[in-house]
Amino acid sequence: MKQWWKEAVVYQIYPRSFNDSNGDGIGDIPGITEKMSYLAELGIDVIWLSPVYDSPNDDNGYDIRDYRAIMEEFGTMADFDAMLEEAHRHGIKIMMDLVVNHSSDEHHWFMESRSSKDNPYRDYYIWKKGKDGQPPTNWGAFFGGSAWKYDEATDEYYLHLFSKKQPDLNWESETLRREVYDLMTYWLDKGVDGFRMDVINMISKDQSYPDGETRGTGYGDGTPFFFNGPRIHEFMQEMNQEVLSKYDTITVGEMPGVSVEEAKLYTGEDRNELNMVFHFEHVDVGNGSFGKWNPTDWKLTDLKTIFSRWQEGLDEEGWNSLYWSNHDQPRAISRFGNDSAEYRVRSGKMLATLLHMLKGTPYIYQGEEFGMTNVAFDAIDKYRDIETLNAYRDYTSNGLLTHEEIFRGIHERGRDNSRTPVQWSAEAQGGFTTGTPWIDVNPNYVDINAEAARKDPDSLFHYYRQLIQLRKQNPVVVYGKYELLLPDDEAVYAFTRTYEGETWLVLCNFSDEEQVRELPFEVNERVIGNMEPVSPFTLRPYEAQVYKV
Ligand code: TEU
Ligand code: CA
Repeated sequence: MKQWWKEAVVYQIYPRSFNDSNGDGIGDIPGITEKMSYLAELGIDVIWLSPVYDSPNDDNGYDIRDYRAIMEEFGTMADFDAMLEEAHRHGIKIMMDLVVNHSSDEHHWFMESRSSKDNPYRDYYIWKKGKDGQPPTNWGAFFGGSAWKYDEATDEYYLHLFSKKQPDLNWESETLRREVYDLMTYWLDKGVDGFRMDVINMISKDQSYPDGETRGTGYGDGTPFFFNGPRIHEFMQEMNQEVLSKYDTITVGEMPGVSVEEAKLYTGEDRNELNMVFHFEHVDVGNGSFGKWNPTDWKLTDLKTIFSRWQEGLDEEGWNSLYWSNHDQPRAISRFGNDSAEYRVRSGKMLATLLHMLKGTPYIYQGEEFGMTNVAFDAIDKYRDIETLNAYRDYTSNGLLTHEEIFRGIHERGRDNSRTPVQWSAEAQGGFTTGTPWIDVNPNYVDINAEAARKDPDSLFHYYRQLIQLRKQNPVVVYGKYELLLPDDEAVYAFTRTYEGETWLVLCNFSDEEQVRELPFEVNERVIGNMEPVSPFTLRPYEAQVYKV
């Protein structure tokens, strides 16, 4: 069925790094308002706004202290209302980031909950007695250490799958669930247009809390007991029933560990749960024995297998989200393309062509549209991300990885790669701030910045604009059936999209060598490409072409 959110392109803003309007070195909401016409020029339809709520910033806003207040560093509620109005004036919708698997430990709910066992807020969180002086289970937290923290006051442990300052909320409590539905309603009544839901498939835990398989770090893997847990669909359907069904919203659930089969249950039209989900299969290609911290090579056929499984799996039922990067992932061109001076823009256009010609709603991460790249800070004190700082501390102290090994992982996959300030111009600090930025600007801002890209008709920025226009003018891009070609080819990704008798052929060379292929198609017209074609099936390094056939 046709839906506006299937035809939309979403742009993710990580406010802390987007644009600083008052010179304190921290991006803010007025800074977003200032750039609304830039986003309108790009042509995007929706902004996914990473959390702007009051937070102590242990995890840069993913630890919420007050769901109904704006983080002081980002501005005021009046600033938020002005930004929302400016977005809507440009025909751009706002998707808030809903972080309700956990709150901050400074939230008043948690302050109450930890104060005594019979406090009315006690069961808003997950408290358990230890076992013989040990935590209730052997689970490791995603940010290192045990997933349980002992709390003296009541001689019990509380669960925190992420940092110690991010206690997990107890979704078994109906009162807590009602609190969440109320806060969602508060923002929807203010006029926001939907939610990206942070690790939403972790909210239902197996209530028997069993130990997990011990991994290299010595902690157990708890994910089988909270990924897509026993009551998850009940909770999603209740949330839809109680809140979402009353508004015209766009929703996407961030779901580490979700399968295609599970995604059909979350996004099927008649399921009344969510519009789409973010899976992690493609961004995890090349993970090593310690995940992203000791990454290995990946093959193009790995990507083809994953994308094809999701394209085919959700073709008739449900809907795909499409992304290369976000605030947790490295920069797309560095991760999947080639960020050398010679091939940065060309491979960026190739990656954009692939993603935007797939079936699903595409997401563009701030700075991706003009080709920002990874950064390689030379010292750990240049890094800011709690996940990176904890991993560096843990792996160098437990001896599982050397300084050089963990630094390679940080350079290749660390989250701060995508959190360096957006590079607006060649001015000082990339035009991001007139002050000292909270994290260093990537030194390549002099050459790689939005202003230069907007002035260059052949830039990645204008290429993204053209791809977005194509999506708006051609239903085949949104609704066409995907069919993979050359499945075993390790250099060329080729596929077709077919809709109401029209077929488009997409060819992407992921390699730095010329590739010549034979394909059983008559080329009628070249739709878009990152270079003037020589002949339809000769592809120079990182060449991308789309043909009507
Ligand atoms: O991320 C969930 C998550 O799984 C991330 O930890 C991601 O898998 C990992 O960083 C990639 O290596 C969400 C938010 O997007 C992230 O920013 C938060 O840190 C996390 O949840 C806790 O809220
Ligand atoms: Ca600021």
